Amino acid sequence: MTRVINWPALSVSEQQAALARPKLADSAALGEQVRAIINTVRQQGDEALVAYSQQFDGLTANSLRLSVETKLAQLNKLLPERKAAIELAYDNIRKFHAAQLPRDIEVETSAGVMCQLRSRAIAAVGLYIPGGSAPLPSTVLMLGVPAQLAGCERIVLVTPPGKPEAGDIAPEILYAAELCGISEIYTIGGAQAIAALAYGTETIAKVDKIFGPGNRYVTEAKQQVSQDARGAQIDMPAGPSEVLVLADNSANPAFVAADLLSQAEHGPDSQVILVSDSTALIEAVQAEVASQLAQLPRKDIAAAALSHSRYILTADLAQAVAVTNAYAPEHLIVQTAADDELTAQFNSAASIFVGKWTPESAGDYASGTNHVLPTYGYSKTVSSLSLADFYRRFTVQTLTAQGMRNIGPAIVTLAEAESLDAHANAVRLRLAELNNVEG
Ligand code: HSO
Ligand code: ZN
Repeated sequence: MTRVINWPALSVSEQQAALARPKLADSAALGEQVRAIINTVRQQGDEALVAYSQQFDGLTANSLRLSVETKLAQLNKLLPERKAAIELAYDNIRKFHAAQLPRDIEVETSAGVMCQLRSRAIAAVGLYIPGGSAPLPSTVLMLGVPAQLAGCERIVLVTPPGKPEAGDIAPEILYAAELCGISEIYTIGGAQAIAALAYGTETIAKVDKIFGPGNRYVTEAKQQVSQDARGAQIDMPAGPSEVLVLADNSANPAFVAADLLSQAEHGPDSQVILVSDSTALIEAVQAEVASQLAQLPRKDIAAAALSHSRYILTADLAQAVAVTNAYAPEHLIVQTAADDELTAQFNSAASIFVGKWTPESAGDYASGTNHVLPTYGYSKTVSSLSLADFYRRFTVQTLTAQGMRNIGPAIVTLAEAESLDAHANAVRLRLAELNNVEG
């Protein structure tokens, strides 16, 4: 079912085609649909939110905010081993992100010229947690922990209403939110939720920045509101989730197959790639994938993803690294006899998992790293989500009289070179004053 590609036999353009991402669905129609939803929410506020939730999510009640009673009732259903697992994940994610706390800096660039770089938490953030086929409490932790550590004043969580009751939000999601200190939760989803976060309604005050994954309506809505100065910033552009496994003959084919399948089960559009210099390994992985797939509850989804996945045979490991760097995967798993040497050569993956004991699942849930990552090749330049994304950075500067004397003449010269005389005057006046004072 999966194509095996003999890399050295391909022309350069065939190689590019083999690594190309799928074209994202026709976005003109989608864009219009989402624009209409956003405009309606902006005009009609809560009333539109309720109407859309009834239309798209089958919401029957018309309250948007999750009540404390409903939350407590749901939390009562949480199984003890799940509670403990969420706590372990929370602790590790917290440790890793707490180590990222930004430090303010102050530098005296010339005598009497003080320049500072400061970071302050973004005041209000909105966290979007998808509902759909698998609700993701792990994503609550990935977004909620850094928001909590940064000290954002308002942390708002939105998630589609559960079924059959609007309050049927998974207890795991609510417990993760509880640990992160999130009390403002709305049971709304889709483009309408993004519109509410970006522009506000009677019930929901607007936020400054929106984080989190979602379906194509959510992704499109995030793009649209981020292009409007009165809307909201967003975390990063998004595409379907991806894994590339680089493995050699020393790898355990069952582990490799399981790692490929863990990505494939996310969605039919998931991107799954195996790169290897070993035909024997590829064949063994193919057999393992077939037998493990048959056992999976989500085998239809995984099989759909595998139907467009690729196994790439390279001449050697150096070529495997080149293929990996060219593809720039969201997740890169490396299982070879030369892991450390290869890891030093990767230059474009968003999150790297090294060695046979390091499945992607570790980072998806509990090792401590963030699982909100750039996909679709964006990882060449866009970073994985970190504590810094919950801060804004700004500068503060102070010149003393001595500082003005030291750099003023150079500023006048530069302003004159740019023919910006008012700029030059702002300095000349002060230098003249200083000369007067000195007599
Ligand atoms: N692999 C997903 C994150 C996730 N996996 C959540 C399981 N739950 C995108 O990095
Ligand atoms: Zn995952």
